[in-house]
Amino acid sequence: MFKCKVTQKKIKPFMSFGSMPLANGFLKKSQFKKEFFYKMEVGFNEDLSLFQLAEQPEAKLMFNKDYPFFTSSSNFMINHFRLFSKWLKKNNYLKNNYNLIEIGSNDGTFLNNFKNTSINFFGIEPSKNMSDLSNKKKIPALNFFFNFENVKNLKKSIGKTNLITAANVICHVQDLNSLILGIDLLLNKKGIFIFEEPYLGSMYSKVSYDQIYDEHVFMFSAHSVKKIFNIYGFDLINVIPQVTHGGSMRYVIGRANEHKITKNVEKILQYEKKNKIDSFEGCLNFKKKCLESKFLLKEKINRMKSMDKKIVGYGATSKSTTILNYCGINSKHINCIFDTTKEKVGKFTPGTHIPIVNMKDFNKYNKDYVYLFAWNHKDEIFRKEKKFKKDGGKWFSHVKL
Ligand code: DWN
Repeated sequence: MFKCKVTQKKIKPFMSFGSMPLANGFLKKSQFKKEFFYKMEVGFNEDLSLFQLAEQPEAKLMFNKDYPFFTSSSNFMINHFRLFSKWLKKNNYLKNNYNLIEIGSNDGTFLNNFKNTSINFFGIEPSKNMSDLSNKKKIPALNFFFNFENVKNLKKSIGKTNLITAANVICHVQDLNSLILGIDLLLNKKGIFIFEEPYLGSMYSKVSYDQIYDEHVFMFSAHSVKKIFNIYGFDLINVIPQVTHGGSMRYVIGRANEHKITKNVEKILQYEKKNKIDSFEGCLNFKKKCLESKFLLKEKINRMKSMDKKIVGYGATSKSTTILNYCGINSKHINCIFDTTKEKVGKFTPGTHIPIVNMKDFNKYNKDYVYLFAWNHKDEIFRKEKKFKKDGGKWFSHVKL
């Protein structure tokens, strides 16, 4: 287990989710006996207003040559990153010939938008299968973890990078100290760092506690981001809410006193104070709601089973690992989970061992209820799966659909 010197100080633990496997540790039957588990506990660092895991498994256990999540598995996300690239140009964060680096570039979905432009770009991606795939698509990606030690070798980029981006990545990085020192080293004087992540405020309001799993070591808010970056001489200069991944926030960071701070920042800070997103009290309210949500979900599923209803899942998400293990839901309750990812199909869910099956068989499978684990993609999925509802099938989830 890793501990970061900046964020690990004075964490007040407040809730345990019990024994948890790796969220993306989809496995074969032959691997059941050797499965890795850790104790998943969350806490709050009051100095930084930071919601985080108390401890996280080693990064290389999670991000390696078998990483099974592909950004391009959602058309909505492909479009989101296309719009993001346009937004960057419109807001002058990217101009002709600028140097751009993406941290955690996955399969290259975002950087693909800069092919055949004057932007000099590359990604840094620790999962080998992803960086290989990206390079195969002629989207350059270096295969290592973004940290100070590793980026010291990027001589051509030091002090010359105009923009660094990351999406759904920074909340996965254990050592924020090393990450931010790396960003500081690469950016030029006016350089900007933009990242978007699932937002703590959205997780609180939706009680989407499935955002908490091994990979998500932090659940950020504007308060925590501002406090962390201020330590390193950076300002939080803008925040823009996003609908992606069940409610995210885009944070814009620049060197202190080099940029105008937008009114959005003060607005969101006030909103967070009012809704106790910046304090320990918010954690305790959230814990109560998680316990209620677990109780109601188990009651609902037990009721369905007592009526002999057939339940299947939709989307073998990382998030579903938290729900299934925390609520004790397994293959006695859910027959199988449908997914489009070929790296997941034929395997079983971590810890609870529910079979993952090919999405192409979804329509022909006999079922009464579908648990939408990929609830964050519901608009895209409901558009695709109109037939199921039309035939009398019912969707459900632990969050409001
Ligand atoms: O932060 C992270 C986010 C961005 O992605 C990572 N830690 C890992 C991953 O989390 P996730 O697995 O919870 O993400 P998604 O995007 O909710 O996963 C969707 C799953 O559902 C994928 O396995 C693909 C699948 N899917 C599908 O089968 N049919 C998705 C869509 C949209 C579909 O139509």
